[in-house]
Amino acid sequence: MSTPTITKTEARLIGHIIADQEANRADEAIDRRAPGTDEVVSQVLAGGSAEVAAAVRAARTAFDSGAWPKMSVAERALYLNRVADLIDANADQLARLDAEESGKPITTAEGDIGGAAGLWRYAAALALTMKGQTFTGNGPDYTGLVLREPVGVVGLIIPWNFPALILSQKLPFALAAGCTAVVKPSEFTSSSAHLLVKLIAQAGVPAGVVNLVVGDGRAGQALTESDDVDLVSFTGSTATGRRVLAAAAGNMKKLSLELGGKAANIVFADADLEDAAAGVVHGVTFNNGECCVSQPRLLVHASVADEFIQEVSRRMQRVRVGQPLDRETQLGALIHAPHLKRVKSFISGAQEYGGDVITGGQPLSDAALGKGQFMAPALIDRVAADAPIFQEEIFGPVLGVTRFTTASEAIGLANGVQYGLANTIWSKNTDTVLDVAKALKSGTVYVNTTIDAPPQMPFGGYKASGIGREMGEAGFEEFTELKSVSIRTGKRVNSFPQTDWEGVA
Ligand code: TXE
Repeated sequence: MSTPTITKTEARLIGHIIADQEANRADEAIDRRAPGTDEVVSQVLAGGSAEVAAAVRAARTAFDSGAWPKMSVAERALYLNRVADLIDANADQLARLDAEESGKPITTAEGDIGGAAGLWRYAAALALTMKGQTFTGNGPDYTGLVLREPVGVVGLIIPWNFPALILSQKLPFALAAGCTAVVKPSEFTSSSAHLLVKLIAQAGVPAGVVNLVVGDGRAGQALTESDDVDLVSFTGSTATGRRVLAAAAGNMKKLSLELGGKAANIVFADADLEDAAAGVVHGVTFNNGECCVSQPRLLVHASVADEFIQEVSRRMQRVRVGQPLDRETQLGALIHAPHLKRVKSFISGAQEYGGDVITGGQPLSDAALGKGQFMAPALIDRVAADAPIFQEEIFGPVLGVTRFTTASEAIGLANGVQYGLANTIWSKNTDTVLDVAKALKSGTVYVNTTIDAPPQMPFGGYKASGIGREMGEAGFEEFTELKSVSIRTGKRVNSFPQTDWEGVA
């Protein structure tokens, strides 16, 4: 990829796209300021219930009477692969839009876009495998068909931390299954979704199959409440996830919720400590720490704690904080000023609970960082398990350390939070790894690596981290319904088959 230049650009106007028609006028628009420079880079129309209703109507028509759900899976896969090729062809622009609007380092954004194209290709492959089952073991005249069908119109609500990537964790899987969609990106990062929806049209996907409504939570709420939407797939905060859950009750729509996390890195004394230290720093600084599988808790065995913390501190101080569009940057700008303030408040909060700040959190003196939302990554030792820094999702580069002496103590600490999205184990002992992996209450466990899983692995949470799975075969199946068709051949002679169990309620 070529190096994107850091230049001031005119603010982009980002509107809705409904049945391939772009709406670019509205009474209200939301200014998006780049987190790195505080300059307005885009203006996003504030969609509401009228725009959502129009988009849902378009998706409904495309599903009920359009070609998409009836198309052969081979044909759908062809379109999805075309979109992947167009993502590759437009990778520089997509990465730049995401880095500029989210504040993530450009190199991370480039990784996201490569990953996004891979997800479209993987979903295309899954489309080819779409199938149901048959059951013929209920008498010679019985045939049971289990049909797998697309769930219908889906609403996809996307957060700001991985705009193009999380969109691609949902949309191609929904399309592969034959669903039609209304996409609602975050008001902070709508530009890449806008470009992606245009690329989808360019790939030849029929009008109305994918629609875009931009705006804030009001648009998300309207989408969740719509009686014409059959499934909502939401990624965001646990607080908003609870609102989505309540709003979905109206028509009992299916839900997939990917919510917050509070992962722990558990470092045992027999780990490769150098590898683990590098992983721990990556785990809390990757994507500015604004990552649902970010690793803000370090649980370290007391026997190696002092030495290990010193190594982590040394590595954290070397992390290059800089402008998101600078290729040397490892830690960019946080999403917006209130978020930066909240993240920093965890540092002072930890001190009130007896925490000891080892490094970070201080103001940055680099003039190039000017008005942006930057902070040095922070390391805090002696974090108490009841402190907010241990319990709450921080979503920033702040790492709290707690020491343990036994594996069961480490498991108790790791599981002692409301979340259950991911955890990491660092140990070279197979018994330890397997025992701890089985005991952890989280949808993902990384072992001797972190934030590292291919799209074949289902992703989702235990407890307050969510409902359902994304990616993998399970992620594809979320966008389908099963229909059981029971068939008897031959003639019924005044009787119906008697079974010990009747599948009725
Ligand atoms: O999230 P919201 P925010 C966490 C993280 C972060 C915090 C707040 O801790 O600091 O959430 O971020 C749309 N009905 N995560 O406020 O509100 C909204 O417009 C339907 C974790 O940005 O959850 C956006 O498109 N939709 C996370 C999306 O929901 C609504 C990723 C997410 O916004 C809505 C992001 C409503 N009532 C933040 N209100 C992860 N799991 O990775 C807002 N939205």
